[in-house]
Amino acid sequence: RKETLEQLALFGSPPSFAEEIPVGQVNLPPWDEFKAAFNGIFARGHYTNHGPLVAELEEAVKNALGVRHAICVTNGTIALAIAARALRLGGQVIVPAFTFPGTVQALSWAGLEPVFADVDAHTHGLTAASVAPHIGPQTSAVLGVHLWGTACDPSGLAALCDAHGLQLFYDAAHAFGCSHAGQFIGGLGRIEAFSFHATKIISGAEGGCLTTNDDEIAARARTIRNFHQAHSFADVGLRINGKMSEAQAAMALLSLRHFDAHRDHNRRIFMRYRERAAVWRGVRLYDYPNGEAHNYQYAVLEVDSAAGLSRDDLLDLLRAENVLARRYFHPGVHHLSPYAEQARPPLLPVTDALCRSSLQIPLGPRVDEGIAEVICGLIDLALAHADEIGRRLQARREGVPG
Ligand code: T4K
Repeated sequence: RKETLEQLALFGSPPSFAEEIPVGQVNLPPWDEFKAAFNGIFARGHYTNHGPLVAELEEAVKNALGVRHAICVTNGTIALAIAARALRLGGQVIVPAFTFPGTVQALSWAGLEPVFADVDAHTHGLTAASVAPHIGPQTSAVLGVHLWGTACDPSGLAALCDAHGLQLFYDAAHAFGCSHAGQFIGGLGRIEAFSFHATKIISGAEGGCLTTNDDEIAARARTIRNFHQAHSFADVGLRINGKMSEAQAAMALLSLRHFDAHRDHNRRIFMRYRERAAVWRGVRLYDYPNGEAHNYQYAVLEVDSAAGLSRDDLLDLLRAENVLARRYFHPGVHHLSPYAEQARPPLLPVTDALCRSSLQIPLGPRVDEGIAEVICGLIDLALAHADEIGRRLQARREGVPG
C-alpha cells in the first residue's frame, strides 16, 4: 500500500501492479467446458446458419429473462440496427450521446437520423423531461440506453411515447440480469437489444440478442437477421447477414451457465468499492437502484471539483500504476464524426459534464478484494494530496521541472 506521493508511479516509483489491470475483463468459462462445447461443434460439423446451440441459447435467454422471443445475432450494434428496421422506423430517432458510438451508428446504418437528447445527472439515462423538447414532426421513435444496467425511465418514456405516437425501444447492452420493478430488463419498450461482447457479463466473444414480447416484431427481426429467402417469417424488405455462429453461442451458453458466480464476484468487489467510496470527497461511485437485481458489471466514478484534482489527473495517476481505468464515455457521440459535423450542434450540458467527470475503474474476474483495496488506497492518496498532485502535473504539462 502506497503512503506517500513519492511512492506513486506517476512520480517515478515502480507501479503498484506488475501486470495491467484492465476494465472490461472477460468472464471466461472453465477450459474443459469450453473444449467439450467446441468438440460438439466439430463433431456435428454445423458451424453457423441456425445451429442447435443458437436455438439452445435463444431458449435459455427467453427463460432467464421471462420474454416471449429471443433472437440471437452477431453483435449488439447489428441487433440495434435490426430492431430499428423491424419497427419500420423513418425520419428521426431521439437517442442519448452519453453512450458507446455503436448505439448511434446502428441508427445511421438503419437509414435514420439520430437526434441527441441530454441525460439525467444521477441515472446517466434519458428521461421523459430530457426527450420531450426534441420531439418534432419527423420523430418516429426514442431509443433509450439502460446505461450501466440501470433501467432508462421506462414508465416516463412509455407515457411520453404513447402520448406522441412514438415507438420506444432500448439498448440493453449493459443490462443482462438487471431488473426494473422486479422484472428483468428484456421486455421493456417494443424490443430490446443486448450485447454479448467480450466485455459484457454474458460473453460470446462477440454476439448480441434481441428480446421482445411482440410476435410480429420478432418475426420481422428473425427475417431481417438472415439474407436467405428460405428463412422468411415476415415481409421486411431489406435484410442483412446478422446471424450468430455456433462458436459464439457455445461461449454465450457457458457464460450464462456461470452468470450467478460472475455476478456474485462483481457484487462483492463493487460493495468493497462502495464502502471505501463513502468517505471520498469529490469522487462519487455510481450506485445502482435499490431493490432491483443487478449484474454489477461496472464501477464508474464521477470526479467533481471538490476532489481538488481533475478526472484526467486521477486517470493518469491510476494508469501509471497499471490500473487501466477508462474514460467511458469520452467524448460524447455528438462530438464524434460524422455527428460532430451537424450544422447546429446540440446543447447537452449534463452529457458534456459527465464526459469530463466520469471514469470507469476495473471490475471483473481479475480484480479480487486485495486489488480493489490497492486501487482504493491509490484514490485515498490522490485525494489526500490532490492540490500537490494537480500542481505537479500542471507544471509537467507546462514543461516546468519538478
Ligand atoms: N451499446 C452500448 C451501451 C455499448 O456499451 C456497446 C458496446 C454497444 C451498444 C455495442 O455492442 P457490440 O456491437 O460491441 O456488441 C468496448 C467493446 O468493444 C464494446 O462492446 C463495448 N460496448 C464498449 C463499452 O467497450 P472498446 O473499443 O472500448 O474496447 P477495448 O478493446 O478497448 O476493450 C476495453 C477493455 O476490455 C480493454 O481495456 C481490455 C478489456 N478486454 C477487451 C477485449 C476486447 C479484454 O480483456 N479482452 C478482450 O477480448 O469497446
